[in-house]
Amino acid sequence: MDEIVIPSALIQSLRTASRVAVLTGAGISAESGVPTFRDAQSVLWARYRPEELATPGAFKRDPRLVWEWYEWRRNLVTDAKPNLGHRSLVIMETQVPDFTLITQNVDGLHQMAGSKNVIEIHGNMHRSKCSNEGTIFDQPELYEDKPPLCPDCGAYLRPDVVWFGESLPPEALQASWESAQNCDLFLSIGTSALVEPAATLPLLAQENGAEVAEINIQETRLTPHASYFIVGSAAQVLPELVKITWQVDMSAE
Ligand code: BV8
Repeated sequence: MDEIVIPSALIQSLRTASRVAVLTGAGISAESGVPTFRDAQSVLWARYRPEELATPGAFKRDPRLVWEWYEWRRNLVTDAKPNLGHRSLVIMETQVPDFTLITQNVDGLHQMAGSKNVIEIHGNMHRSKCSNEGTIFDQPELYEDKPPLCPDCGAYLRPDVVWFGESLPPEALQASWESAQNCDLFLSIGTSALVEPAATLPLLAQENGAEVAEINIQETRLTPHASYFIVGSAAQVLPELVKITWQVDMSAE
């Protein structure tokens, strides 16, 4: 494992911060065996680009195909466990006075790890909703039909996620904007920083005086703007960050 280098100035900022906001992307779930959004998908799905499936148009054209794609992704997560990256953020939440975790992921692994203040800005694929009335149904796996029909109105159920071209849940968006605008330190972890409006959050934080630290295995569009860029996997960097900052040894957790 390459040695993880964490600037002492970042440790100092994290140790003294009152308000920390974190944005995570698919990269933090990679070490739980969940392929990132842009990873080459399995042979079954390789012929589709995620952006082509995660849209209202795709669902309208072929509801069964889109429903089965999410069923395939839910099954991938069924065996997945939160990794040291997710679990380090649970410790961070206990150490920082005001901590907000904003996730673009729809896999539910942060909540499974024990994070409390989680804003799911792109929804959660373990929930479904009526495509007509928006009624939420919590256990899509219990339904036979693909997609199931709403028991109330007969319209198709769909995953309770935000598709490309759809607006984010207003309350989640507002809460993430507020935490970005008011934080002292913003951490961007495991995201390609391409999808809007999530990608603007770290820039909003910086405009309001926060330092921005990015953790990724490679540079992204955000890297040139970040105060700190730590190259490495979330599951390696975050336990190191927690250990140096608060002397919490994740291997003992
Ligand atoms: C909207 C849920 C208003 C579904 C998702 C402004 C400018 C340009 C475009 C737009 C814009 N405003 C709106 C748009 C259009 C669009 C957009 O941003 N398009 C992009 C492609 C340019 N945005 C929208 O449509 C949004 N809606 O703005 O509403 C509106 C209304 C009507 C018309 C127009 C606008 C809605 C966006 C939400 C889409 N839904 N997910 C589902 O999951 O099925 S987005 C989906 O993709 C994921 O949720 C995630 O957010 C995103 C993937 O990004 P990442 O998480 O970053 O994952 P990725 O694979 O890309 O990268 C992984 C990263 O991890 C990499 O950097 C890699 O290096 C790193 N990594 C890998 N392993 C590790 C690691 N890092 C650390 N450790 C490791 N081990």
